[in-house]
Amino acid sequence: MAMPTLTSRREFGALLAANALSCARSEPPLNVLFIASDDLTSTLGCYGHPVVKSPHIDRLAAQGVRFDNAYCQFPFCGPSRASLMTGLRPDTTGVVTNRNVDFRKQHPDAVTLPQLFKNNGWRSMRVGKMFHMGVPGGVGTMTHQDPPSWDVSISPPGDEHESVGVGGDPNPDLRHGLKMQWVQTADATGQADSAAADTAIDLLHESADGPFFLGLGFVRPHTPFVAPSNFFDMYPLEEIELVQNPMDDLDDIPAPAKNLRPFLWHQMGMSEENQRISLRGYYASISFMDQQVGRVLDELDRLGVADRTIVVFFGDHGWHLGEHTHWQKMSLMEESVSAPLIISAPGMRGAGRSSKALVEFVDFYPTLADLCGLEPPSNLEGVSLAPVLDEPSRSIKDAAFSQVQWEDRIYGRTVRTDRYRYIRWEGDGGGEELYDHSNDPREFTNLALDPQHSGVLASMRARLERGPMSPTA
Ligand SMILES: [Ca+2]
Repeated sequence: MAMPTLTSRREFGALLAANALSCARSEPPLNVLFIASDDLTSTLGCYGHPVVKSPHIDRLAAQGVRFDNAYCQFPFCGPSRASLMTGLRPDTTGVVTNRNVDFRKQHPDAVTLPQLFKNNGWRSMRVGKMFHMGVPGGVGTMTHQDPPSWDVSISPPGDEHESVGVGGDPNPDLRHGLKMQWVQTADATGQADSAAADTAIDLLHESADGPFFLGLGFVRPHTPFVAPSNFFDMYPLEEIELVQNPMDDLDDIPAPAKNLRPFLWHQMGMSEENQRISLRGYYASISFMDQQVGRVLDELDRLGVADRTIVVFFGDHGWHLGEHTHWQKMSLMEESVSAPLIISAPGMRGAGRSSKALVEFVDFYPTLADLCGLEPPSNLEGVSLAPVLDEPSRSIKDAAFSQVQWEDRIYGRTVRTDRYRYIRWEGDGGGEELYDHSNDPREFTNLALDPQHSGVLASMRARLERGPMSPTA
């Protein structure tokens, strides 16, 4: 496919300087396809997963930059999405639970990412879960999807756990959304994600003359694990390997980390067979979602707009699959706060490469504004990743920050640098964690109590205290 003229950030800056802002955009203006997957960790083919098949997301990675160190600001749907959609950190949005997700309570005049595009003449469209949407209970509802952000706003319904098919429930005592119920259906009929792809394809047809911003939010692989049976068949149970953890792994993890959501630890009480069944459901859900991504990417090609459309694909936060005996989200460890991120932009010089740069989800907003020549609000708390898209070996910040809290009882904050992760807990006895990623990428050995690491501990404490707005190294 022929690529348009290269537009580096410097060239773009010159363009900005040479033109009034309103005509500083590339001509024609670039479209944005902004795809969120719910509860997706980096278990994808393009991230080197040995089992999961994700050919369509892999195809996107092959034409974009794959970020290997991308961190959400809060490992929970509502707070993470309120943050990335406003470009503001959870401390600023005030959204730190899934119960109160309306950032406009504190910021009534906030201009969200899609709203910026809408205000500048792009057709701003939402299909599926972009802001917080309870899964499965809120699927198909319009709640929380922030009407000022969109010209078109659609929530495709889905049968979710009531889908007809062969299934099971490894966690019968947990509520929907937490339980890892699974259903193998005959086909995609009644599934929210296939309906979302259908709707997105229709909207792309209507909007091909552009410019458009299409936010497309898939609900899988969030529980319940519902997908057509052919996606389950890709992952024979006997071939699924469980995550291995050292016997004493939990001994050096502070109490608040384990008490945040205690039922998510100790393999959620699941037998090894049920752990394999849950992994199969998660993998099948990913491959089904991946197929929907592929259908929408194909439509960009068919309409002839792929070479002027920026595509962003991300998981809204990470997910444990048995690491540290933990499942799901709401930890501050690597598996929960890191998530897949792929950005493909026309003319980018880093196409097809991967980046180790530390990046944060608050960077999405300034990046897309930068690439499209829009002036973002002055209070955004991230930075543009455009330099990394041109040169993936570049780093743009020295640290990534995430936080979590539970009720008014447990508060955790973490900072990740190239080499270390430091976590500080308050409430429930408090505690600290320090992990050295140069020799402990799985974060098994907490060095916070090791006198030989007191110097590193002091500097990481200081880095957390200085916070994200400190000048980078
Ligand atoms: Ca440990």
